[in-house]
Amino acid sequence: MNNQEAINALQMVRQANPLVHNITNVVVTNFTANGLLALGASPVMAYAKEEVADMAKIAGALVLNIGTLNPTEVEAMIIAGKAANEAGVPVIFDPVGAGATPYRTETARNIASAVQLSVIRGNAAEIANTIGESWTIKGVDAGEGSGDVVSLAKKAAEQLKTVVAITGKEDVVTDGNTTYIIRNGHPLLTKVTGTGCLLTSVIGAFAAVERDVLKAAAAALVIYGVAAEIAAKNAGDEGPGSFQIAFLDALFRVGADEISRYGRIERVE
Ligand code: ATP
Ligand code: TZP
Ligand code: MG
Ligand code: MG
Repeated sequence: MNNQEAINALQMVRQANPLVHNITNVVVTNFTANGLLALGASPVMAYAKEEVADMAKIAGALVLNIGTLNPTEVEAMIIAGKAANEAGVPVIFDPVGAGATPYRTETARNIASAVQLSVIRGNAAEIANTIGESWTIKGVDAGEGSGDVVSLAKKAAEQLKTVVAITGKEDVVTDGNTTYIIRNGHPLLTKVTGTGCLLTSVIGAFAAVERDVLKAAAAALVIYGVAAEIAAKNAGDEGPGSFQIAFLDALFRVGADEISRYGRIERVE
């Protein structure tokens, strides 16, 4: 995986305009839809258990996000996930806040065992708690826990048989055998709610067009991080509000030049 392959994947997203079915949280719905549109994908949010299987089957990817979970929605997520599995549609999971409450932790584990995931994306605490490791977490933000994030990601990949992306200041992505660290992004991403959730949906857009799921996830991470760097430059010192708008613009505009110049992806053992 390198910058050129990320550029190729981005071109595929923009050409194919893949339908990404999101069952996500009430905080980030609008931002997620606008972020996917800016990137070049086609978002749809559909939640009713009566229709989620039909929508998931015709989508390029299904994104499940438990940010504001409730039993009705979780039931719909599992129905959608199973339908996507049957139809060969990749399922991307964001276990928002796993570890914060027993219900969230249990639900994250239930979804990960009921549905074959293509990618799980979260902060270190969320991924750790989803696989039964202890790691402290405060609400939906990463806790202080310490540990080897690369080992954690590999362990989760083996346990869940999926690609794992753990994000933070640096991002780690692995399928258990091949591992990349991506050193892009900007601290202002942590001051806008939903930037993690949108990233999970952006991984969905890439997984819809690139069947090598590890490559798809790595491409999404590097492009997202570069877009954030461009946005921070364009928004200057204004703060999170201007950055949020500049970031949507950067997802729309980011291209080969910036990705080849600023992309920082490294393979590690
Ligand atoms: P959390 O709730 O822990 O913030 P999240 O679900 O919001 O998790 P993040 O880990 O914040 O997700 O990742 C979202 C994006 O922000 C990723 O592209 C990541 O690389 C980037 N990011 C997070 N923290 C930093 C940082 N300190 N510097 C640069 N980029 C960051
Ligand atoms: N509360 C429940 S979901 C949510 C909040 C604040 C959004 C979390 O978004 P992200 O992308 O994990 O920062
Ligand atoms: Mg964040
Ligand atoms: Mg999150």
